[in-house]
Amino acid sequence: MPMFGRWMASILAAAMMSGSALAASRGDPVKKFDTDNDGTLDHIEVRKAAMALFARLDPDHDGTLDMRELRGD
Ligand SMILES: [Ca+2]
Repeated sequence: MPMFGRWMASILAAAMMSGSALAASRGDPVKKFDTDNDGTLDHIEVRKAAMALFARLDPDHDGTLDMRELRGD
């Protein structure tokens, strides 16, 4: 997996484990992000999910996430 993909996957994984910021992602993350319905998440699906999540977690759109944003404050 390319470095960018690993970074995005890490962001997604961290976000999936965090609390309030990811309330909307609870449930089955494979079903939620498996856009080709093959029962798995490939790097493209993970990247799309991570980018959407990053955008949602970055309300000031400065391209960075601070602890306040990760907590969903
Ligand atoms: Ca898939």
